[in-house]
Amino acid sequence: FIDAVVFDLDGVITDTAHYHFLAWRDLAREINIDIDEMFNERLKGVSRMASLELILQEGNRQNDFSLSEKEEMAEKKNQHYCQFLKQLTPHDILPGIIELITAIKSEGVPIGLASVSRNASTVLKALQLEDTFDYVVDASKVKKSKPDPEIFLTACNQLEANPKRSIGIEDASAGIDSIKASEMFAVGVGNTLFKSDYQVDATNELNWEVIKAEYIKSV
Ligand code: B16
Ligand code: MG
Repeated sequence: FIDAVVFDLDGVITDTAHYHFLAWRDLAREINIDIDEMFNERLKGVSRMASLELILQEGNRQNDFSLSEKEEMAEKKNQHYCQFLKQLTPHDILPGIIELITAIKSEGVPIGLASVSRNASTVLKALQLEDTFDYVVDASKVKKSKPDPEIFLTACNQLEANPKRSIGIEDASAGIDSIKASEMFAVGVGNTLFKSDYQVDATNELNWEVIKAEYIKSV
């Protein structure tokens, strides 16, 4: 009765969200803008250039740089982020994720990945998950970033799944909006994702039987 489950990457499969934060924080400091973990919530699930724009707005410096200067800044942040990715191993898969994926697959339900990151394939390789998902949608395959539904709809389409009978799992507010706009059932990881259909505090609380039961209650 469930067609497919589509996972977000950063913050659901692994905690690269923290590395994104460290890299943006250092870049922002160089131009005298301070960002903290709370501000970082707004960058989750948001594309690289859009994240930079939000940071510049935060420091009231949105008109201070040319496009090529912004591209240089985004590139610098990415190089720093990629340094962190070199340390990534399968040990960095978040608790409960392998168990969840195993339970879903044992019922023959296909799984997809929806990440707006251009580094998604590098991250999957480092985690040794490159062959785990039946279909991966990354930044190269979509025009519009989350919260637009395009990324989750593309995943459902490729998995031949009806979005209304599919589940999306996200840690970002923009991601939950994207899932809801796709008419999928939204599972939120984190305690501020109020628009989720079902919410857990952390990945170790993700349980396939419970998720299915919550989905059934909603239909
Ligand atoms: P990159 P997700 C998103 O990945 C991150 O949540 C977001 O913080 C990041 O800015 C974005 O990817 C772009 O990443 O700079 O590597 O292309 O959560 O959709 O897996
Ligand atoms: Mg995420």
